[in-house]
Amino acid sequence: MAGKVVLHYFDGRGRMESVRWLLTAAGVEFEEEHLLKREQYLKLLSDGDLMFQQVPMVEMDGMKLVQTKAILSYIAEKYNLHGKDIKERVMINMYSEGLFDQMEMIMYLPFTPADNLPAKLDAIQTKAKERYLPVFEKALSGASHLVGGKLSCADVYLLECSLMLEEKHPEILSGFPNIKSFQGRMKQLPAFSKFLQPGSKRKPQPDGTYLKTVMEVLDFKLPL
Ligand code: GSN
Repeated sequence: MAGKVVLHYFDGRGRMESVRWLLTAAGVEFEEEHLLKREQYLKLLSDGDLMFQQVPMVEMDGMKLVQTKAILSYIAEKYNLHGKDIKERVMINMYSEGLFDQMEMIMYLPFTPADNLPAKLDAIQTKAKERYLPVFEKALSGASHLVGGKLSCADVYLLECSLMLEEKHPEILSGFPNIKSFQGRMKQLPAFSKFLQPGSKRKPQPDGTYLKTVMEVLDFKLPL
């Protein structure tokens, strides 16, 4: 069917989860082809579907899109979630990159040896409280959204990131009332409220099965 959006990735969050959030914000329906076996990945490679031999890959508008940030930019541009001019866009991109840096730290946790885990979790908390969250707390002072008074992709990533942080450190937003209130408002938007219900396409926190599948499909060995 023309116009179908298909996500090719593992049955887990990883680099694809922000794509799921952004498509949800844009009100775009999507399907998923989960990579469960190495043969599926090898077939994508032999069909020439992965420009750099990597996933995420998103089939959209007759293209096979790769590189997470390029995919996200395309969706944000197409659905008017990327600011009204280049000055708004650069602010949105700066906020977004900070949020990706923070989320990447959490994304790598499942690949961390158990004895390093407490130190990594501490580092995530410190970085969040001292580097990232203060920026968003200030940006949301007296403002409904991060940029231009309307929803942008940066708001979507902030919602995603703040929820990920709370999963690891439940009290982390206690010193950041503007972010907490923003998060509460965003969670009530119909698209997100549905996405946050059980049974939606939002993926749970990664578990051992997810880790095992990624390692098998990509033929990776730990430590990476
Ligand atoms: O952001 C991006 O999409 C790329 N710059 C990186 C994508 C990437 O590293 N994909 C991994 C799996 S998802 N986790 O990180 C991948 O496909 N690795 C296979 C390989 O041979 O690099």
